[in-house]
Amino acid sequence: TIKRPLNEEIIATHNAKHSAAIDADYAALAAKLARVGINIDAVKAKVASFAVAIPSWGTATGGTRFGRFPIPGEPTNVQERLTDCAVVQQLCRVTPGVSTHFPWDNTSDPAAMREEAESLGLYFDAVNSNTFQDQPGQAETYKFGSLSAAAKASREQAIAHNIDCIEIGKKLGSKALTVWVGDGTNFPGQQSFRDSFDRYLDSSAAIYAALPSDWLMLIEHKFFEPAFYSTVIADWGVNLMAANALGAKARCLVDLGHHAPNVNVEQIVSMLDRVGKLGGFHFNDSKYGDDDLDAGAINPHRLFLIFNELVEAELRAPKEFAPAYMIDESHNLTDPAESLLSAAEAIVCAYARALLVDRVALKAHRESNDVLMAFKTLRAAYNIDVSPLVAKARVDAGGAADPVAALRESGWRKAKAAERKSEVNKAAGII
Ligand code: AOS
Ligand code: ZN
Ligand code: ZN
Repeated sequence: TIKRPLNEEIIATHNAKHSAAIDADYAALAAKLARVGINIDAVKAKVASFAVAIPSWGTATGGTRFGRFPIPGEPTNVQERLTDCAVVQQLCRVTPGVSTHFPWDNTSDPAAMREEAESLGLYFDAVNSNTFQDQPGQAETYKFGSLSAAAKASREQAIAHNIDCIEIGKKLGSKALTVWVGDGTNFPGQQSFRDSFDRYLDSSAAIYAALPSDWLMLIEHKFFEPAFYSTVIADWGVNLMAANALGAKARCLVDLGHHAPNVNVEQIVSMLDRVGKLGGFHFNDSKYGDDDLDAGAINPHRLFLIFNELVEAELRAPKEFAPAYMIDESHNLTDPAESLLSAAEAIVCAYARALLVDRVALKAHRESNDVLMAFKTLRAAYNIDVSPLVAKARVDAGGAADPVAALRESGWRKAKAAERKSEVNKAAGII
C-alpha cells in the first residue's frame, strides 16, 4: 500500500461536500458533448492517463536574482521535497513523476531514494544536470562556460557531472537526462559562435556515449540568461542541429519561457514532431522572458494551442509519441504546492480541451480553405469549460474535488512549519 502524506479522511470529507455539484456539472457537460457526438467517458479515460512530472526543486520557494522569500514549512531536503511531491500527487493524481536535479537533490543512496519514492506512489522522471553554477569545492569554474568552455578542464568536469547524473538516474529508474547549459557570452567578440558550438557538440557526444540504450538525452535551448549577448544553444534551430548531430537518442526539449517574445511555440512543437525530435516540455508561463510563472496563468490559450498540436501528433503516431512533460516554475509569491496544483490543473485542462477539437471538421475546413470555420472549430473546443470533466477524473482516481481547498483544509503547511528546519524558523531562532 502507498503511504499518503495527507489524512485520507480529510479528503473524503472534502469530496463528500462537493460530490453532488461535480456529478451535476459532469452530467450537464456529458449532455452538451453528446450533442456534438463526443462521449465524455472516453475523454475522461484519456485525461485519467495524463501525467506531468514535478521538479523536485519546485516544491520549495524559488526566487529571482533580487531575492527569495522563504515560507515556513517548505521542504528543506530531498526527503521533504519528495513528501511534498506526494502531497501534490495525492490531491491531483496527474503528477506521479518527479524530476530530479543534481547536485541539488544530492543523496548518498539513490536506491533508497527510489524505494522511498515508490512507497509514496511516485517514480523518477528525467534527471536534470547542473553546470550553470559552481558548487562549493569544485575544481574548475563554469564562469566562462561548461560543455562549450574554452578551458578543456571545465568541459571535462561538466561531462563527468552529466555522466554522474546518468549513473544516479539509472539507480533512480529514470530514462532521460535533460541538459540545459547557461553557456554563452555577454560581449560581441567574446567567443566564436562556431567554435563554442563545436566544443559543445564534442562534449555532448561524450555524454551521449554514456547513455543507456533505452534512455533519451533532452536538450533544452534558451535564447538568453544568464548570458545576455548570445547563448550556445539559443533556439530550436541550433537545438535541432545538436540533436541531429548526436543521434537518435537526442531530442529537443521545449521550455515555454525560452523563446523570444511572441514566437509561435505551437508551430515549433509541430515542426519538431515532424522530424521525430520532440523530446519534451518544461511547462510554465511568461509575459516577458523566462519568467517561470505558473503554467496557464498568463496565456492559457497558447497552452491550448500547444496541446492541440500534441493531440494531433499523438493521433498521427500513437506508438512513437512519448514526450516528457515537466512543470518548470519558480514560485516566488505562492505556496509552491498550491501553485503546482493550480498549474497541473491548467495543463490537464488544456489537454482536455485539445481532445475536444472536432478533427474531422477541422481537416475539411482546412482543405476547403474555410478559414473562419477552421478557426471557429478550434475556438469551440477552447471555449468549453472542462473543469467538471477534469474534477471527475481526479476524484475517481482518489484525488480531491478542489485540490487547493483540500490542501488548505488539511492544515499541511502549518503542521510542517512546526516540524521542518526552514530558513524562516532558523532566522526566528526557533531552531
Ligand atoms: C533554465 O532556465 C532552465 O529552464 C532549466 O530547465 C533549469 O535547469 C531549471 O529551471 C532549474 O533551474
Ligand atoms: Zn526549463
Ligand atoms: Zn528556464
